[in-house]
Amino acid sequence: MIKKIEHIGIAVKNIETANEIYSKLLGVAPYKSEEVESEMVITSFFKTGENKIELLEAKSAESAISKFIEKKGEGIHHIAFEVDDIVAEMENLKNLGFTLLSDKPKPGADNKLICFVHPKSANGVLVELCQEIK
Ligand code: CMX
Repeated sequence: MIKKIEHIGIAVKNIETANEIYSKLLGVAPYKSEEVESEMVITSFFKTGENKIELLEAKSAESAISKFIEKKGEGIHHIAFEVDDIVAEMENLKNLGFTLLSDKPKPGADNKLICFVHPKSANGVLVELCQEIK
């Protein structure tokens, strides 16, 4: 079952500049910066009350973030939902007709197992499922 929005991902061209902007906007510094090699991105995370914002900069032209910025420009890239059991939720969504972008959960940033749902399945929004690794 989907529990809540875990974070919102924003694609940026330059994470250092974006960190400065979002630190001013939110009044807090990022609590974490992390490279996710498998996704070819560098990320930073901000806490805003109960919510989180993830900034993502591409580390390669092959990264999904490069392609996204090329096509659409900087902006909201995905919405991530927290789940307790990602494998069960993937199976559930698959049975409901959603297109998943991987067969198995993958390690993501900020200590999570993740899986994406194709934006064409969800009214143009890239959806991420994430489960905390305990
Ligand atoms: N949100 C909404 N729509 C998106 C999108 C996004 N983030 N990314 C791509 N699209 C749209 C494209 O605009 C395109 O729409 P049109 O056909 O109307 O032009 C359509 O989806 C397909 O795009 P594409 O160019 O044919 O395919 P891509 O090669 O861009 O792949 C996607 C799209 C979603 C399959 C790919 O980006 C992907 O696998 N994403 C999951 C992984 C990811 O995003 N990793 C980075 C974040 C990692 C992290 O959070 O740690």
